[in-house]
Amino acid sequence: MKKLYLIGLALITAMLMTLPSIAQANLLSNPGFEDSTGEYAADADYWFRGGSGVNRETWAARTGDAGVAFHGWATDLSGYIYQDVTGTAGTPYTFSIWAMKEATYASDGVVLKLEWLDDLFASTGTADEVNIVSTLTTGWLQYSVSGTAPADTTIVRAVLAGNNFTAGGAAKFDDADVSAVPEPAPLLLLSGGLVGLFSVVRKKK
Ligand SMILES: [Ca+2]
Repeated sequence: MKKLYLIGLALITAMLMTLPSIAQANLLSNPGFEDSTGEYAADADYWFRGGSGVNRETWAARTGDAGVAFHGWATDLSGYIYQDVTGTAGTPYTFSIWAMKEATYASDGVVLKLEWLDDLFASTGTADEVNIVSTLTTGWLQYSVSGTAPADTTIVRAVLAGNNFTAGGAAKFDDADVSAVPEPAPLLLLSGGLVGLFSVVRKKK
């Protein structure tokens, strides 16, 4: 009996030791938009910025000293930021970011998108995207989009795009994350084993 408990303990220890590898690392560099070492303070290191009205701003921070904002001070603007990370075909990925809006912010779209690219930056399949504009509130909430990298994908592009934001308030973004979604199978297998072990223990009592 004591031996069974020891085996159980060893199994639980083994399970706990696998947890750090299951909690996947954030693949993004400068995910909180803190670093800006280039010519323009509106640019966050590692993030490509295009269009108009999208800037790194100190007043858009959720954590740290900076975030990213969409603001259409005078007219309808559209813009985007993105960052590329190394990807593996067949692997599921999730892109998440914290977002909020000022009460006066309005736009056609705030889109989180995962684009799938090969070595030559050619698309390998349909992007996975979600328009979160209708669910933005005046408080910080975390939003995400997920998808599986199609065949031949070597680059995962995480895009945050704003469409036609008008004169008025801003939408703010911070604390982005791109992670490979873990395979749950080994953990499930292990917990299945534990359930089996404990039912053996119970039967022997
Ligand atoms: Ca930040």
